[in-house]
Amino acid sequence: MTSNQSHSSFHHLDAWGLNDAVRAHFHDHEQPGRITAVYRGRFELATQVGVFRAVTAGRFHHHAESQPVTGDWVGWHGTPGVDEDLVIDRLLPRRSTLTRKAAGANSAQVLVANVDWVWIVSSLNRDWNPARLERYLTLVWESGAKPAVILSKCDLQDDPGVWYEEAEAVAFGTPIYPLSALTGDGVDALAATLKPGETACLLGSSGVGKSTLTNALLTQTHQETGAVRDQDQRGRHTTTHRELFRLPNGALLIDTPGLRELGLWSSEEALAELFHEVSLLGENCRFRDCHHEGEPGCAVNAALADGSLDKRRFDNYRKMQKEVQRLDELQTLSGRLARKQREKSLHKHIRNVKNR
Ligand SMILES: Nc1nc2c(ncn2[C@@H]2O[C@H](COP(=O)(O)OP(=O)(O)OP(=O)(O)O)[C@@H](O)[C@H]2O)c(=O)[nH]1
Ligand SMILES: [Mg+2]
Ligand SMILES: [Zn+2]
Repeated sequence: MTSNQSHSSFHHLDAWGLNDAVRAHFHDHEQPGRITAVYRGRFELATQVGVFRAVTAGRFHHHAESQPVTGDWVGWHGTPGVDEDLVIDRLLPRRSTLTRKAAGANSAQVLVANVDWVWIVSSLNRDWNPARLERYLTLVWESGAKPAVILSKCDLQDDPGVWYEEAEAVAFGTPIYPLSALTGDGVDALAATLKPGETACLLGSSGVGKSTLTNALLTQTHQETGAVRDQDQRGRHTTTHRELFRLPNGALLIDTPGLRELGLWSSEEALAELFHEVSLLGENCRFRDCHHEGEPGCAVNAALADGSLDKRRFDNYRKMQKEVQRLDELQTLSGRLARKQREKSLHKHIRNVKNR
């Protein structure tokens, strides 16, 4: 293939985020594509000549965990526009994976791949929950993507500043964008943070306004939205699949269904990073392995007693710590290897964020 040909054959995929780094992973004669949506066993595949339906080649079916997800780069064969389904041959290496560990289960579910940003959406109404925001943040720390926090439905509150401060207290330097998808306030400011070719993914509970924001960013209605329930202002799980959209400025956005239950692949390191004031205090405890449960000379208990450490923060730390330990125990030997890899990428990520 001459460089000219390869340039023109890749042309359409540039609009789906193809760049030199991704290109380098494809073999010479391989047809490149990106998964734009996943339905039961069927895929929507962006190719250099348009978006087509696709299925995976037979050998994928023996390995449920390696099925492509929205955002994945894949090699494929077939004749677009002639074959009913193109056939996906190969999954390319992922640069980031947003993964959920179902509580109690022993396997992880990859939600999306190859995203640069995960936008964690929390709405400013009765469903507001900083502890949940913390759990979502941990999930993103582990993904290899950069987190940002979106405070949605600001039009419902006279003074979003109070929420902003509560979010700031758990987000530790993660950018926070207050906005209203309904009035449009703050939407342009958020869109401006994405560079052309970058991919962002929306994450958050049902009803927080992910699809409404998607429509606002697309500047047209694509996604169905659903009213929240009166009694608790939770959503009704309107969105049912993960889909990649092209935004007017050339960036890409994945809308996702609200997660019902947030399981976590986690690590002590992520915990220490998220609750760094607790870890800092812990360094001053008399015993190196202090559990902060009333041991003599415990700096954490002392800070709780004099109020310099927020009791609620500490309770959340404890809850998360239990969850992390429980999940770690569930890991099999092979899982442990995978965990090492994740920890490596997590450390790299934390370094990057610190240097930003
Ligand atoms: N007041 C107000 N309501 C909003 C805003 N954004 C979304 N909503 C409303 O919140 C409800 C839920 O919005 P969706 O966009 O469907 O929420 P979602 O996060 O996509 O929900 P799932 O698809 O179920 O995960 C709808 O009734 C929206 O009109 C906003 O900025 N302000
Ligand atoms: Mg939705
Ligand atoms: Zn202690």
